[in-house]
Amino acid sequence: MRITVLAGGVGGARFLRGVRAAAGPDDAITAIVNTGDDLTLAGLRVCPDLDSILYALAGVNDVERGWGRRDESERASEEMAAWGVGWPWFTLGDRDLGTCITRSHWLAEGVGLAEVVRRLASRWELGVELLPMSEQSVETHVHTAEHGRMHFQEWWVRHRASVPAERFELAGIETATPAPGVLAAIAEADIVLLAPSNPVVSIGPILAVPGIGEALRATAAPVVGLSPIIGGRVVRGMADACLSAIGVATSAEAVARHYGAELLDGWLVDPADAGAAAEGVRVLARPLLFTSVDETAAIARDAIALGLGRG
Ligand code: FO1
Repeated sequence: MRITVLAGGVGGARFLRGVRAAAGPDDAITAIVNTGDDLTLAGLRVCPDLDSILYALAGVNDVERGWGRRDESERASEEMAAWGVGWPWFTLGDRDLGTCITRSHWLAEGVGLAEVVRRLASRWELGVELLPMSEQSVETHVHTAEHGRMHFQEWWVRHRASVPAERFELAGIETATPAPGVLAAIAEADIVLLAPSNPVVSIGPILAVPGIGEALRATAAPVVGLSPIIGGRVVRGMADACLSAIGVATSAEAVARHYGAELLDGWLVDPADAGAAAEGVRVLARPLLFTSVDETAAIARDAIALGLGRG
């Protein structure tokens, strides 16, 4: 079975570890990953969501933070800070810098981001094919009344999403195209899963790449999403700040309606939200907290079963 997963960073990485655990030897998993968080810092291309997923599937991630590498040090960042280069509030560890330097080197040689990701991933047996949503730069910028326009990472990390966002802008989305392999991964999928990533700044940019939304609506594969909201609260991260900025309530039901029945065939909600309903979407209530890899695998199996009509 070909399983295609749309994913952001931290939540996406944890979900993918479960999907991998649920998959059998005859299953293939492809992750289409958000690149709207990406930025160029001190001349280096930083791809937070791709790196969170890469490090988590490789087992070398900082589990507590959900991003960056374990066994990390920050000597290079100390030197950069001494000269005021980079962002003092955006921590790039030495091992993480190694990834960014390597990626930037290959990109400067003219290697496309999809091939760069394939090369970076080839160092480990991930068990999941990673694809960027696009090889063109699409950067989420946040418009705020107090501080004007800023890169998503400044809003997310420096301000902790505490400055009200008036709107999100996907700079470059108009001319972006799906990365090589993305449309095939959707068209040839037996099932497409939406990870419980941030619907606005993680799943949203993927759906916004010209061609991807259409491909998801056209594919024969059922599309099943997992609610990132449990009991009216965000599990992790600050999706509520993002949802309110686009006028969507922080609820499992509101997110399902936001995605819409055009896209979704199925929607998993936690029992706390068992009443959630969305016209034309099959809803399944089951515990959604990723308490362990095995539990996440069970959730993934239920999502697949719901999509294939066995749920
Ligand atoms: N998140 C933070 O909260 N603080 C940081 O200093 C930080 C640095 C950082 C460096 C590289 C990287 O790939 C990710 C980093 N993140 C940091 C996480 C990042 O903001 C989020 O993982 C995603 O962009 C949101 O999904």
